[in-house]
Amino acid sequence: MATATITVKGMTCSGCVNSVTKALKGVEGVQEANVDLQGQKATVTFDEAKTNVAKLKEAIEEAGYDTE
Ligand SMILES: [Cu+2]
Repeated sequence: MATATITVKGMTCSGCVNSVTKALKGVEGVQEANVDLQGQKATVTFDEAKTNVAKLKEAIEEAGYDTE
């Protein structure tokens, strides 16, 4: 299991946090996703055999937010 902190830009309310959390948890291999609105970041625990940071970023971008 690996943990990554990803910068998420464009979140303005708890609805955004929910959208990003849902998007991340929808990625196969993601075990835990903690999205921080004030910090504009997401801390994700995932199975490295099933997914990677690039895929997590892709899911965030598909939900309509920017990553670094
Ligand atoms: Cu919002």
